[in-house]
Amino acid sequence: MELPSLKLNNLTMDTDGEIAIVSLNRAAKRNALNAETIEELIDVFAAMPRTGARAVVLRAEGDHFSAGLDLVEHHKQERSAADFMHVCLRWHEAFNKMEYGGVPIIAALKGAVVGGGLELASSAHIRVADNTTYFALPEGQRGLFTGGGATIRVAEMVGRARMTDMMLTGRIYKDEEAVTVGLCQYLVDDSETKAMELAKATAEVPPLSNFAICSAISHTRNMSALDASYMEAFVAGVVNTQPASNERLAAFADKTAARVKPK
Ligand code: 1HE
Repeated sequence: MELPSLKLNNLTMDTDGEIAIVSLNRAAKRNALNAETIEELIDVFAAMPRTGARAVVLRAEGDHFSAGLDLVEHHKQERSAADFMHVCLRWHEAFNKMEYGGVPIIAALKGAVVGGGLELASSAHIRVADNTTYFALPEGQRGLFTGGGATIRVAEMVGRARMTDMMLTGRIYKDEEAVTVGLCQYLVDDSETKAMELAKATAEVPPLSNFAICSAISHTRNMSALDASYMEAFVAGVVNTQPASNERLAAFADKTAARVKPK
């Protein structure tokens, strides 16, 4: 299936073979997330599982991945509490589509990954940082609170105590420390090249396995351990008997498959 290319107002989607490259395209505003960008993310990621994309690289134009909530739009619109609750529900719609969609998303990070920008990055399955990348939750300093899932995803990545410190004090994490605390899994010179390399590696995994990895692990969060183990057995029943796994097991048995050893 040919992957579609798209040019929306704030996002573009290009393709490299079976990899979709989704770019935040609002560099003049440091890729701040206005309401329209969130609607575009919903459209793109709702459709993604049916495009045939084997993996996604999520990247940004300009020097910064994303400066988070569009503070100017928020200020100008004088939203009511109910208005902003609905804004947040749209953010959740977008980010849940990404996290639970079953297609691996690799985020190529740089510059500011702050506030809602970190919430967006935390909805990807793998985060790759470069040496310009920094992470923060400046909501406290702005007199705000997170509304795009940070209390769930960022707290899970770094732990509640660290997230609370980030929000209370504006603490910024970067470099090796960001890897150590769990904000990203890779720190490299060129995050886009590395993200593409990882996307190509994940695209070699059978789509049904990718679907399970990029949805079932997240779904366990919402279940008791007993239900999660039942679901895991059920998913494994389907995935581990797929034709693609039979071929790979046959290759292992006849010693033509690669062994799992460090290089
Ligand atoms: C913006 C935004 C934005 C830039 N909303 N317009 N997020 C923050 O608190 C981060 C706010 N942004 C910054 O701290 C800085 O802009 C950066 C460190 C990211 C970049 O600095 P710099 O010097 O390169 O750019 P700048 O001069 O600050 O901004 C350039 C333009 O981008 C300028 O617009 P212009 O029309 O005057 O040129 C800025 O107004 C615009 N811009 N960031 C709107 N965030 C669901 S709840 C989530 C809650 C949050 O995300 S709180 C965190 C908000």
